[in-house]
Amino acid sequence: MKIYINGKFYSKEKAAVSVFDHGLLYGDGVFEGIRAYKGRIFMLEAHVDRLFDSAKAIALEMPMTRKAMCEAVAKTCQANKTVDGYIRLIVTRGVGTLGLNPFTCLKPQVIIIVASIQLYPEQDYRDGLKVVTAGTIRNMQEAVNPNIKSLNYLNNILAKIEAINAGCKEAIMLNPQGFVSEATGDNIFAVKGNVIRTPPTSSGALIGITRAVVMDIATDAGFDVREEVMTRYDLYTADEVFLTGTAAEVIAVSLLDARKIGNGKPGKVTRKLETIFRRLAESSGYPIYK
Ligand code: PXG
Repeated sequence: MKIYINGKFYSKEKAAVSVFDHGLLYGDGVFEGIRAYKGRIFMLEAHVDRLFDSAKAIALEMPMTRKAMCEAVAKTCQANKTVDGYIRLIVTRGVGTLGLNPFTCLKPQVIIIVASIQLYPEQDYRDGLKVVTAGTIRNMQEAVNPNIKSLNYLNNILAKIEAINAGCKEAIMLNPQGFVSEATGDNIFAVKGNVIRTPPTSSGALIGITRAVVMDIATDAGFDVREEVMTRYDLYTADEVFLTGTAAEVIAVSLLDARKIGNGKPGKVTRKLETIFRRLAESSGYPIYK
């Protein structure tokens, strides 16, 4: 495995950051999780745009252009002979002093790791996921805005711990107003008849790239796709509920807070969108090998 750090490649054993990096000391940094399918990086430019937006929001000045960032990701895939893979792109604030002041950090660190990921086994795609609502609410937007994909994921991790303790793999998170926001690492959708709803990103969800792709696919497939404020009632009474994310792709929720969703099995709309999504993911993207 070859890991990119600031323009150079290191083996897995040698790839390391300083204990004075504010990414470690304070979770001060931003990241992206990206997938490569069949030699192409899916939605790379959109991920890089979101990374730059996250960086902007935390006043982190990127050390390279968007184009150079895309090329660095592709180069790292080339170095690893990647055809299918999972890419973790990280920008930390960099090495500084032990104080909070981010401006003591002179140079952000750009790290690119290419590995593989299987979030859920195939069985979960066939049967659907069991999910609970977490007691931990999503961060307030005027605290750490959940639209920022920062290195501080404790809000999501606390909810994930609740899910696992409840025997589930995912948790639904509500925002401070009690409306549905998203899952810990995925966006959420509910299907009712021909209408497909997802909470607006102002409900405290990440501006998911898979979410946007699925909204387009569903619109093209003739569904009435809406961003609407949602409550758990809307999820419990939906025909189908599914999650979307780079790692999970499109996956059905079969049980939520001990309520069966629909008949408790992945529904046909979810399956249809899952199929169209995979087909698109496997036939588009930024070429690794030119
Ligand atoms: N919400 C949150 C909080 C996320 O972290 C998504 C939604 C889905 O967004 P995209 O753009 O990927 O459709 C994410 C992304 C993991 C893992 O290991 C999670 C994500 C990405 C990669 C890996 O669970 N989450």
